[in-house]
Amino acid sequence: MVVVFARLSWLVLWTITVTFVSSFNQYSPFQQCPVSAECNKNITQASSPEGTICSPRYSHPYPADITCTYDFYANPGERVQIKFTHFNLYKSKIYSEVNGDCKLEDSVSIFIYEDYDEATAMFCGDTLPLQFMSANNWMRVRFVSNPSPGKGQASGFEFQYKFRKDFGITTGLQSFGDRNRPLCHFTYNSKMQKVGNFTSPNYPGVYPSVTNCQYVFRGERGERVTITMDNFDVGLRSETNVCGGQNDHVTFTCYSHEGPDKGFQPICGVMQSLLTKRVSDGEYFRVLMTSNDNYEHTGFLGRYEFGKGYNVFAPTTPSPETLSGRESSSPRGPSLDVISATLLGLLVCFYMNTAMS
Ligand SMILES: [Ca+2]
Repeated sequence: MVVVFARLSWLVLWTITVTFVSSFNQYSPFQQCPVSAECNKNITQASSPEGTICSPRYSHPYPADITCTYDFYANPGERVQIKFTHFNLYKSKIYSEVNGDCKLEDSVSIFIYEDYDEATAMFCGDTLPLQFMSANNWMRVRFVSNPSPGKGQASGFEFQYKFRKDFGITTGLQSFGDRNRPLCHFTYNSKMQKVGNFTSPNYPGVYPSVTNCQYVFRGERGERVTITMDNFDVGLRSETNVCGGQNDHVTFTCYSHEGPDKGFQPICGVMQSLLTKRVSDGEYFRVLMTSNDNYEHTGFLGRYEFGKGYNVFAPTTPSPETLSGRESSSPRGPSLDVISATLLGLLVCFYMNTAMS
């Protein structure tokens, strides 16, 4: 009996040790990729919720003429996020940093649509790629090393992956849909916090394609919500210069129902923080971000503030003409134009009365 107990104790100790060592290996940098790492892998969320992938023989130079494919399968509604911690691929003599064409180079490609075999992003050379996120619950990363000789010095790559419910948005209260499916819908309550940050999905990396995110702000009675955004970049406007529609864009609304709030024009392109400032009419405000299926950028770092005592006649933006802010003909309150017209009318009446008497 004693012997059995002793053996059990040893087993428990061994299990704890092994668990500790394997989790250490999984998370600490530069330790977690054994030389014998598999080149092709299917990684499911259930079997391995986060981990690290390295090029073959990392951190020694990788072999020539090899292709490795890593497929990631997240639970429905969740996203795959990858973050490179090392990136050093062999550059051929014809490679130019200026045009950066990776097609003839050793490269890492990212595919986000299972039925569409064209890379959404392709990385080569030795610039660390930005953090990346899938557009749905599947993503493929493919490494291709060309057969050309002389690549003895390139140490390859290392990236960490995570399956994410929260779209990489780490503030606010997330909402969930049918079957507990995570939504890109986050609520910020004044009762919880008066001032804080919110970000585009996967910030400061590239925001995912075909993704709509909503940020709902709920103030207390009499409060208004002020929003500003730093590093705002949702890509250049198209030639038609239309902000909204098929372009990536951000909209603002004081309504909780669907449909645009005509009081606020959408913003897009690259903008300075000051030009992104918007103030709600009342205690409710909602920000929506929409991305299309190509050319994604880094999004924004937003800041919200709940407060009372704003001057209702103060313009919400520094210059209505250039800033595409709330239009002066807002139906919700007297505008400066209306007040000016009224004053002018009174002056005319006064002048006419004086002249006639
Ligand atoms: Ca886009």
